[in-house]
Amino acid sequence: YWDQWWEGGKDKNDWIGPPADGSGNTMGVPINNMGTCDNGWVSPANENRVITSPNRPWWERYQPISYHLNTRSGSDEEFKDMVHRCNQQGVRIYVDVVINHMCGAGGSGHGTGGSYFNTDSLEFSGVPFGANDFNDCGTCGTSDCNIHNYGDANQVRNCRLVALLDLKLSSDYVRGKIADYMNYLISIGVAGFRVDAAKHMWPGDLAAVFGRLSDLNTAYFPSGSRPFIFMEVIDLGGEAISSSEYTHLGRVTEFKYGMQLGYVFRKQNGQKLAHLGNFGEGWGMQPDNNALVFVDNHDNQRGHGAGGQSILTFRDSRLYKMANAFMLAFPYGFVRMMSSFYWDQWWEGGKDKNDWIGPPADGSGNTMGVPINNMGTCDNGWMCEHRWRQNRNMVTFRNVAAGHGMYNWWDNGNNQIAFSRGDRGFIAINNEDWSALDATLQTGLSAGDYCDIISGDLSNGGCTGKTITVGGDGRAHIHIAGDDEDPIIAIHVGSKV
Ligand code: AAO
Repeated sequence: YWDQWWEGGKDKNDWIGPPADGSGNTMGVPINNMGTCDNGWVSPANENRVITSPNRPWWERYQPISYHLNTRSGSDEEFKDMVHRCNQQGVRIYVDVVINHMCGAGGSGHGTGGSYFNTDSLEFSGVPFGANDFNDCGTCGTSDCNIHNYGDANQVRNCRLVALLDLKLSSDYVRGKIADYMNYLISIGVAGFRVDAAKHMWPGDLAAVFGRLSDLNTAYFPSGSRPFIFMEVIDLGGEAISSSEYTHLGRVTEFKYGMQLGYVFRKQNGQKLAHLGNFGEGWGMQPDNNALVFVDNHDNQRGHGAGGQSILTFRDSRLYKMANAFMLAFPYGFVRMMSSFYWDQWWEGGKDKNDWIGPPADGSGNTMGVPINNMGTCDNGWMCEHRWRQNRNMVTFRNVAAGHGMYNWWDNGNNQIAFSRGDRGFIAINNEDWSALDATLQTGLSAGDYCDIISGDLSNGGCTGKTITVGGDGRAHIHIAGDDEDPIIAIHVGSKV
């Protein structure tokens, strides 16, 4: 922002540079309480198959029909407009690219954008792709062309994942079509990609596609900026393919993270918070600089993908906020937070029979808008976990603490922990069922009164929640009751009252 100064039809302030410190260096971008400067991972943006049985499931978005931007979320024009408006607010968009396959085998028809396809002749006229552009059963080696054995890397990469028609990424033509699609997204201003089912593609093929990608759009990014890429590779160990085969290409999802954090906060498998001091690499996960970490994702919050029953979601809201707070406070990995819609579960035989239900939609199956209420959270079935005060304030904490290590670890040997991030922030979590956390702890912070960003917000210089007083020696008295609604206290240099 800059103040305009109009004289004679001209803004005499048109030269003003970005926010800078006294030495003229550009200042960082602080995230405010409304969470307005943030980034978002969006659903697959390209045309997909219209699935009517079950009726318009969320997962139809993972069955590409063409690379036209035309889905039940909107048209090409609407997508471009969203990316532009988000970029203007400093919100970066990362698109989920489904490039391992097209739709599932069986049938023919028209996609959400009207493009014709036929899964028997392997014709996808909107690209176009034809029979030569798919891996055949010979290359795959199983009788029905589907993946049956995750212990066989060739099967995982050359056969069909749940019967989805497997693209031949060794082909120059196929690579070109995919790169064109991704470059189109780059040209309209997206900042990067989540690469779906990366485990099902050969790292060499992905390297060839990524090597063709353009630099980001200079209307929004400094010249020479490269797309940020994170790949979905499920590696819980014990299979033929490991995440380390992909780390030279970008960030890789770390599925052990959410599964283990679920065990810790649920106190299963003999786990407790006191064990978290070396969470991450110390637990057999990827190196800090390679890992993309998350508590849950769109698959495992509903029993798809990997992680199983331990995964915490918005349905376990108290534990979920605790796990997110830990993730955002703890210096490991590149973090991602889930943002969901609600659906009614229907449990039968240990499975949710409603796990397919799609987002809030109108009568024609088009996804409805997300209304924001006066609490700053969402209505009409959108959960918007990223807007919950506890979660969004912890995003600020993470940004404020970036680049500072973990210090002053404290635990009670069981389910109470605390630590600081250098002299930038301090967090304490009490996951005991009944006993209070009541201790005087080293916060690493300078003396003063700080607003606890879990129980409230810093607003007009005052705190709407608990105030924590740090003494001249950096210590503060911390009290968190066992039955506190959110048994967490978090303060940072930006929350000083
Ligand atoms: C739908 C129907 C299918 C139908 C298909 C085609 O449900 O019945 O055959 O259409 O007509 C999503 C949905 C699918 C849906 C698909 C297309 O989840 O149900 O199929 O859209 O509409 C594997 C992949 C991983 C994938 C995950 C779901 O490796 O890439 O399955 N995730 C992505 C997306 C996801 C999407 C797709 C890919 C497809 O995030 O939303 O599918 O574009 C093991 C393997 C994992 C494997 C899982 C599940 O995991 O390691 O690689 O994930 O199995 O098959 C323990 C183990 C762990 C194991 C896990 C689950 O935790 O330790 O290793 O159990 O068994």
